[in-house]
Amino acid sequence: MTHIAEIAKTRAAIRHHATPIRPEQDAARHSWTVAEILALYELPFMDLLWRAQSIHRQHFDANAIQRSTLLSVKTGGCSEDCGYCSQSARYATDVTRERLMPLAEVVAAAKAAKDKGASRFCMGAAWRGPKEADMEKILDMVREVKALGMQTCVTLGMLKEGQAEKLKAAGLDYYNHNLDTDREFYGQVIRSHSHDDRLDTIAQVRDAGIRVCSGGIIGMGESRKNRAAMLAQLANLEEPPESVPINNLVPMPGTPLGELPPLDPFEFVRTIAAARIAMPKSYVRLSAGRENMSDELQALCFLAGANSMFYGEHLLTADNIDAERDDALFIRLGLSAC
Ligand code: SAM
Ligand code: DTB
Ligand code: SF4
Repeated sequence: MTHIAEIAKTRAAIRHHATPIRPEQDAARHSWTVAEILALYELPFMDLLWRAQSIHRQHFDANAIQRSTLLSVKTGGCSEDCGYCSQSARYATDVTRERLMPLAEVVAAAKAAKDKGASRFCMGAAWRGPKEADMEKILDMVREVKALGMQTCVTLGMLKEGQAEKLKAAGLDYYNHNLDTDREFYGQVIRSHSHDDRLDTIAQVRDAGIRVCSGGIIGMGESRKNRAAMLAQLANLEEPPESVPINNLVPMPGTPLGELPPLDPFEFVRTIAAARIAMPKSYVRLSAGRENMSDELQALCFLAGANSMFYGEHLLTADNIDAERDDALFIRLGLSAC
């Protein structure tokens, strides 16, 4: 067979494989193989976007985007060695270690976020996991932010037994704990804890009745198969996460991944689309790395099924797009915040 004939045959096989799955079957299934998700990635771009958008419209208002504001309540000095992270104490980065932020400052930031139009406030801490003494202060933050009428989210690293229940009792709505990448690639980026540790915390969060926010980072040098495997793992959890952040690596100077070249933006859009198809009922969040995206690229991400974003000038240590530019984009695209 000639090379061209071989390509044509592969493409036909992919189409044959990919199209018989009707949208309603997508919604019901929870057992994605890596090959199936890879086949989605390999669809012609327009077909992939069309499928993702069709599924998106069955479950969501296609013009409504959920907005969460992030605050780093404990910055830097983290014991872990995550190769992408500016907050690890193991790398010489620009981030300086800070103590846990006072409650009043956190509440003031949450109020400001609410006034600007965020519906959820997500508090992040650079820890391996919270110590018992920290827990009391975090629980107060959750209670007070909840009392403002906002949805609450925290990302505190690995939890020990009983901590998820305390967070739930304080009124926590979401816990963010990303798989970050698939099992195979994980050890090339993080060695101080394992992929199974991440799954264990996710299970504790789920068992405590807290909604799960879990996704990953792409652009870390992983293969497309690694990306597909991560999405398959998320989609195949007993219950898929309610919220799936897709982060584009923000290369942080001083970290092992600080010099990586940017990923092809279309690969990012494909990842959003594959996440949308594999997890039809989850909010898919356009997360880190948005600052460097054009308005047009963001619009493609929304078309691919992203329906959530981080809103406000800062992520944890990295910058984000100004709220004013986001507001202008919402008006230009006829989007509403939810
Ligand atoms: N320490 C906690 C943990 O690791 O779960 C919470 C904070 S951690 C910074 C939250 C998530 O932010 C990470 O799991 C990762 O997915 C994302 N993240 C951190 N640094 C990033 C970077 N430079 N680019 C993209 N995403 C990043
Ligand atoms: C998530 O998936 N992305 C957010 C949030 N969950 C905690 C964090 C992005 C961090 C980007 C790099 C920084 O600000 O340091
Ligand atoms: Fe620490 Fe979280 Fe950064 Fe890893 S990602 S170094 S656990 S703050």
